[in-house]
Amino acid sequence: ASAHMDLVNHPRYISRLTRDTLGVILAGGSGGRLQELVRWRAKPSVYFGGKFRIIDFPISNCMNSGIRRVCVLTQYKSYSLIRHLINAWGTLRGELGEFVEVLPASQRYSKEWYAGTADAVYQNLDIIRSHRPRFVLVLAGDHVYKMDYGPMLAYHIEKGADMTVACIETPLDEARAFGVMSIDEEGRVTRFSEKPENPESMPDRPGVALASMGNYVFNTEFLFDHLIHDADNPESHHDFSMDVIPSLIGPHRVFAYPFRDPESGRQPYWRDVGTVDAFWQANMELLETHPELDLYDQEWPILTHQVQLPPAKFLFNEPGRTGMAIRSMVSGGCVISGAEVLHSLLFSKVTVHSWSHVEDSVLLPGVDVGRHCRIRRAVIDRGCKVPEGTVVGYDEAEDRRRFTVTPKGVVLITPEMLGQSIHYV
Ligand code: ADQ
Ligand code: ADP
Repeated sequence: ASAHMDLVNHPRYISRLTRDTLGVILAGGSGGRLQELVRWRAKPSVYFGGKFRIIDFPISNCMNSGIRRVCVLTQYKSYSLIRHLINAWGTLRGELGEFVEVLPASQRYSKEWYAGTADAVYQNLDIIRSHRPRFVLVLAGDHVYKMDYGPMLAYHIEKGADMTVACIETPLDEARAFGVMSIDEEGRVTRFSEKPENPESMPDRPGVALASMGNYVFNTEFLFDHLIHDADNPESHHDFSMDVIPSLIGPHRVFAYPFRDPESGRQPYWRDVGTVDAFWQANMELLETHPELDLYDQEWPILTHQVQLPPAKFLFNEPGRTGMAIRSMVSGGCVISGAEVLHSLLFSKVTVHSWSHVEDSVLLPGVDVGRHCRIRRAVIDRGCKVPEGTVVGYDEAEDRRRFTVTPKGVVLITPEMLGQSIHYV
């Protein structure tokens, strides 16, 4: 206990905790509800916000929190993810103790791939051990949010916890998608059920459940002991939330860390862009004057890999029609030539040709919209060449025939649907 108090009273308390932490990001899930957007890429590799991929959010959070040693566990369709990680994060300074390391499922312990999230970490136990962290911060790789992990580590220490789970409050009717927990007055977890049929309200908050964000702090040795124990259990799915966490409740000190803005006390932005509708919606929200997720905040920059590109360019065409974009975000390398772009988000190297009209849409890198197109409420995947005169979003039956239409009426278009070759990344 006195060693613990020395740590708490140290002037560099939080930076000592973050420096002693290894970030381990789970990035192997398939994210199947994103439909064709994850046909060729893992969910953490899905594009977001004009320049980023989802994985950039947890990695940037680690860097900004002072956790500069990060391992990313990959499995499902990892080509574009690994390529992005190398491009974006492969240049950290190893000699300064900084790295982002990619740990793909590689059958190191057995003939099996990663069976579940706990097994993914277990199969890399020796590598994690070799980095000698005092704490392991396990993070989900597929959420969009800005979070300082330092205060969560401090909470973990101050509670004398073996493990700490980050949590948010969620409406009861949405809680079935999460791990849901009950806590006592101290914040200690008394019950944890993964995706319960009938989630329970918090005692003082009817209609609201306490949900896991899928982010966990572990004392390293404690994690290792329990992963080895779980690996030996033939009944286990080898998953943190289905097996490991429930087995710890009771005998061990598991605490819930509430994810809250320290100033306002409010719950910050946190989004699972798990479906095409949620993906479209979250990207559209960024076009608001003051979106909840501020990507222009220099105090907590979201970093990524970007190709060197010239500025976005807006051109008149021959008869003098103006190329313009209104209430939109337009990335580098885009050319809007004699076309109107309204309330849309354009990733890098998008071209929109003359007499075309694009509205309420998300265009991924390298999309080319031919002349005389009318496009509304669409998500257009990387590298699509939309042929001249294409009309999308005005005739639902016609859209359904050629493309995928979501429950909210967003039209998803991929190169394959246009009969074009696949753009892998
Ligand atoms: P889910 O997201 O449904 O719920 P899961 O599919 O296990 O759980 O994914 C968790 C993370 O692990 C994701 O980042 C995913 O990419 C990754 N992952 C999945 N399988 C993997 C594997 N075999 N190898 C490597 N990585 C893998 C989880 C928790 C809930 C919690 C929600 C919060 O289980 O308790 O409430 O996250 O969204
Ligand atoms: P449109 O079909 O709208 O007429 P074009 O492809 O013919 O569009 O190009 C229109 C204008 O945009 C031309 O003046 C062309 O030089 C310019 N342009 C095309 N591509 C680029 C680019 N990559 N960078 C800068 N200008 C470009």
